[in-house]
Amino acid sequence: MALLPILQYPDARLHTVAKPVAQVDDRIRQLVKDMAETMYDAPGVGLAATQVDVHERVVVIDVSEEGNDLHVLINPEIIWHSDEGRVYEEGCLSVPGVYDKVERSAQVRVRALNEKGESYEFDADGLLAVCVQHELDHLLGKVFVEYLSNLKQDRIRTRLRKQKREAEKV
Ligand code: GNR
Ligand code: NI
Repeated sequence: MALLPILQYPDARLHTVAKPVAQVDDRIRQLVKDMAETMYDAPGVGLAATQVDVHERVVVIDVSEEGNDLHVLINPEIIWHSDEGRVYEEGCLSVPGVYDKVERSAQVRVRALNEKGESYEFDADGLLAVCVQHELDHLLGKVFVEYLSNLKQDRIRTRLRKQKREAEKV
């Protein structure tokens, strides 16, 4: 088991497009374990491989209160989304301290492979639907702040660069 370092915005590697997983093997299963451990430790409700600098289509999600409902999504696809939208105040482990409203589809149907390489589908609404769409964006190299105005994005980049400089001072 290992905690993986999480890339922090602005970092160009967060904009890498992830490749599909060719084979769900022990390497992928170890990545899933490490990503789940990293997500629970953070703590967060989801984590995309992109955020740990692995550019393959792997996501873990657990929106349960108890942290006992892990979803493993390998090569996930949204196969249906509602026309109805919903605004939710989002945050991201790669953009610490920033929370803002983003509109996404209220409901989605997802198809993915599990850690055994078996295809499965599930319907999501509420926070799970938000999280699925947020994580699939990461796999496409997209961070939620890209939905905000350019002015907000500039301010966030400036603030996080400053925080990083302060943190690097001895
Ligand atoms: O932990 C997280 N919380 C969250 C809250 C609202 C909308 C999306 C999220 S995902 C985030 C973890 C994360 O950054 N996943 O990529
Ligand atoms: Ni995120």
